Amino acid sequence: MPAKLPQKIKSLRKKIEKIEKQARVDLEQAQTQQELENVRIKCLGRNSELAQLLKLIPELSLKYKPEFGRLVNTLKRTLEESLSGKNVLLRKLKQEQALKIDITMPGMIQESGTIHPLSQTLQEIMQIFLNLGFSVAEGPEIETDYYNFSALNIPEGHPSRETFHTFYIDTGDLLRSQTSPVQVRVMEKQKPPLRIIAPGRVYRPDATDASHSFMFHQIEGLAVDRNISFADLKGTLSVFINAVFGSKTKMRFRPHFFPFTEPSAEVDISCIICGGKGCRVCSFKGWLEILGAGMVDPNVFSAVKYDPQHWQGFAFGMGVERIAMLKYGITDIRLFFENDVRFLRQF
Ligand code: 2U9
Repeated sequence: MPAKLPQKIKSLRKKIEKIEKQARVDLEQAQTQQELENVRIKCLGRNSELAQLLKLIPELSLKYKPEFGRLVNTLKRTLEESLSGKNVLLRKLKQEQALKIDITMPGMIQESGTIHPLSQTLQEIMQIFLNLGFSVAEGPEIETDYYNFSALNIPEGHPSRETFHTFYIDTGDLLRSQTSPVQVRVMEKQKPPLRIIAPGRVYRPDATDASHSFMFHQIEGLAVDRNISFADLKGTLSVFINAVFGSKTKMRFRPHFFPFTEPSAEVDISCIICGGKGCRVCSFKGWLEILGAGMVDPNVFSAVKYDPQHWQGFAFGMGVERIAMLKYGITDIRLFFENDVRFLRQF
């Protein structure tokens, strides 16, 4: 072997050139990581031509060993660098492909949501009372017997305390059946005068139908001051009714009874469909009942340690669903809670 070496060095250079050329062709053709791996095995693997050349090195004499070794190791490095370069390129291409946007594809429609009709109604009502100087108060939906009933002058044995009308839970507490406990809690903490509205969910075990839901929303109002009269209540409600239903809408008070107000009234508005002439919506009465109201019962003031000799107040309460149904002509309360976008999109 040593005798042939000068010749071998010459043909080695040729062989290296050939290996490099073939490697360039193979690398050019490799389009995937798997194909690149096959090229790596072919160029650098145990059975590669390079491996054969490397095996020869230990057998060479000192005279040729350095040059031979240098040439073969340079080839090895060149192949390794080319492979790694192609590897980087393929990775980059794959990433670009993944990010590639086809601008001829039809666009994806980003549907924007709408504010729920109950939220819209609630916001509108709240804004009217905020403009009149009321503040918004909130409280828990799980209440005690005391805040939901006793403090509101609803005595033991009153029908609204029956399980038929109120959801009780294991602890003996209950799901509030009105938002009035919120006002009681505010009065316990705050000295009069005050003007607050209490919006929120309330719960009653009613069988569900087009006009009943076991959960609905109320907004209640309370104003406490010296010398507050029924006239203040009427003036406040008339501003509210004209703002929501239009300046031509009339209102009327019918005497009623609530334990927490005395005197009390139910309030009707002239039918917003027929203007009072009588139609199917108002059952040919010309009037629609929309809320209840009255002067705060002195017993309620005593419960929160406000002196009823010094303080008077009016209170009112309404169902937000009822107002929204009248306003938008919705005939089934269940539509509010079904999350059907065909309904919700209309508002
Ligand atoms: C306090 C004192 C009095 C709130 C009032 C009504 C009349 C009323 C109903 C309307 C329809 C409930 O949603 S509904 O079923 N509400 O008729 N609510 S007076 O009176 C209060 C509240 C808090 C401390």
